[in-house]
Amino acid sequence: MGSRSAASPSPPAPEAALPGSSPPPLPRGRIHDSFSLTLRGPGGPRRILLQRLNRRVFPDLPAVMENVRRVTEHLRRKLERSGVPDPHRRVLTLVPTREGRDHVRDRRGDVWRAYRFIEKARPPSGPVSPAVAREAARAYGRFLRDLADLPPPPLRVTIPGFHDTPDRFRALLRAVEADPRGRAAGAREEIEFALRREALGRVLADARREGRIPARVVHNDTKLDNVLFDDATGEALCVVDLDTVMEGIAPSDFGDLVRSVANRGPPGREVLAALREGFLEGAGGLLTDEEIALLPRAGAVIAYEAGLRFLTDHLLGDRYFRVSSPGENLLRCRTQFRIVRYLEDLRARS
Ligand code: GN1
Ligand code: MG
Repeated sequence: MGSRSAASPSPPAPEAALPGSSPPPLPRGRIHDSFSLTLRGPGGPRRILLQRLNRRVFPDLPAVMENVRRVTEHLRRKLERSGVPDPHRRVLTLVPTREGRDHVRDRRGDVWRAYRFIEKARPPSGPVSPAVAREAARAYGRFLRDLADLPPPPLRVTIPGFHDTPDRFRALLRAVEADPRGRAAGAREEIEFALRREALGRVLADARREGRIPARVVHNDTKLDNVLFDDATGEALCVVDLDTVMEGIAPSDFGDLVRSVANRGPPGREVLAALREGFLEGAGGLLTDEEIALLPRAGAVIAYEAGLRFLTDHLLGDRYFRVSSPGENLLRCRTQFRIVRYLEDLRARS
């Protein structure tokens, strides 16, 4: 969520925004533009997270919103039934427009939505301790368990093939072939790395295709940054960024979390073990033996996939992931491939 660009925002949509407030976008995420605003209402001032959604990444935004609504309602009902305190801090809450809609389209065709701001909570910062790793992983495992009984119909497929690594590999081959920006020569090492690891990209996809692991409702963007921790208790409070929630596979959620932890620095065995334990604990017996058997390789697969995506986007001219300077996506790719190598080496030594 959020923006890395310095583009000036158009005025926020809800008319209820405090007059004169035109806050800069929050500097997080690579896809949407996010703004924090304070609304005046009968119950006093209330902060919301207002977002202008990315139409290029999500061509069918009403489908995204339908998924988000169903998922948040399902999670909220569970929380309320369990009698846990502060359910509205433990699941995202859409703020409806005056007409009761969960999103609006402005004159330019941009789609906006708002969530209640979850106060006194934030993603963990800095290097990741085993305790933080376990908490975050537990939250994502729990997320899978809580959504395992989401009533039909299936969620809408908002980005087809989102974690289809072989498909991402083919997209890279096409980008190398077309090389519209003449950048392939400057990315030779990364391209070669990607080509050498084609088989790694098939590890999870084959398991899914062959029906060895089930399709489930999964989060699909399980970064550490997408878990808010309670400032007061240090507990993982709420999983956010629900735009890619749809059918997928559990190991890719786990792998994306491993990858994002590794983005903060090479995780030691203790942190990796804590991630696995937390995930299994949160999932509470949901996962099959095959799914569990794939967890140790999932981090490398998803780091590889992320690297493929950054590299492809670099070659195509940074059309998907925003950059602050040319070459940033190549650097991001390098980081991901370094993580692949690190995780592979660690496994080879065990
Ligand atoms: C994007 O916007 P953000 O940072 O939450 C991307 C993820 C990538 C991530 C890499 C819809 O997520 O898949 O892992 O960047 N989301 C989408 O930084 O493509
Ligand atoms: Mg995201």
